[in-house]
Amino acid sequence: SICHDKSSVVDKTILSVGTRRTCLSTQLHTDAKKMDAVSRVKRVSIEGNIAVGKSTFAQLLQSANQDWEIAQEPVSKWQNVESASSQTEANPQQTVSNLLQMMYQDSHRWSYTFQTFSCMSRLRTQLQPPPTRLLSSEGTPVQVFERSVYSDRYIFALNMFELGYINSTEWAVYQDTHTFLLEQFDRRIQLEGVIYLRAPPKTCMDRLGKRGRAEEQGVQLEYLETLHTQHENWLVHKSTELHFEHLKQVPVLIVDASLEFEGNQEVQGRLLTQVQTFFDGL
Ligand code: UDP
Ligand code: D5M
Ligand code: MG
Repeated sequence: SICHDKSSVVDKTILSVGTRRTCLSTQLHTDAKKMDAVSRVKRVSIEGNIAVGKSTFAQLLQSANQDWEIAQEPVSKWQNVESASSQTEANPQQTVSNLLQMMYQDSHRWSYTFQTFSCMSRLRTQLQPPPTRLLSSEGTPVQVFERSVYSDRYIFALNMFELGYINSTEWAVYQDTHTFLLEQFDRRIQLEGVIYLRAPPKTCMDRLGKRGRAEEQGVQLEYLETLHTQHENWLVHKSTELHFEHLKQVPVLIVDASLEFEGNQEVQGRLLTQVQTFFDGL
């Protein structure tokens, strides 16, 4: 009977292999379509000095267009560093420290730690997949990040090294790690564009005072001036030495953020048109 049944077993096997092939090819087709949809999503960062208005501008973009998804900078994570011990109901996640405050209060001691932590949080943010809403968009879907792994290195870490808050050993270790991680993630981390919100350091100083974030109350105008120079060198003069080929070619939209745009619909309308045109050209 074993011999007798053999052909039907073979038939069934062929049938099931055939069905599996069909399933596999349907799956591959679906995956390819999804990858296509994901690769249509553009990735852009908003760069600019402290308190220039990035978060305010990001909120404006978020409410202006369904095709745009904004990821804000995780400042609260830096203000509330959580303990690594596992979270239970009896033992909720414990905040161990405010690293943002420590970095401003004792810059020599804490700048390097801050840079590694901020860089990791930016990596996590930039690796987030786009929301499904963007995959079905018929316009130009864009993921917008408030700052990036690039400003982490080419604005802040570089500035802290030049100011002597990070020593040459820490700078070498930071750069080695940064290059390695970005090379590993390669295209998953790359950007297609940068929006540079540009304003005089004095304007940023006024806005910083107006915002009143406690940790920043000791920030001096001179510090904002050094950060302004780093932005100009990277995004305007293009004189910063970059270590990623694609980054040298990334288009930069310079937005005049010295104009009061908060609460001014006319200025907002103009800025939004500029942004839409920039995104459409990426
Ligand atoms: N702000 C302002 N005018 C503007 C844009 C922003 O007065 O045209 C204010 C905003 O209300 C906030 C401060 O500037 O109090 C800093 O803005 P934001 O937090 O957006 O700056 P970021 O640090 O994210 O660049
Ligand atoms: O930036 C949030 C705050 O965090 C502001 O005080 C600057 C600081 N910041 C952000 N990134 C870094 C890095 N990489 N190093 C040092 N300090 C940093 P805001 O501009 O207010 O959105
Ligand atoms: Mg902000």
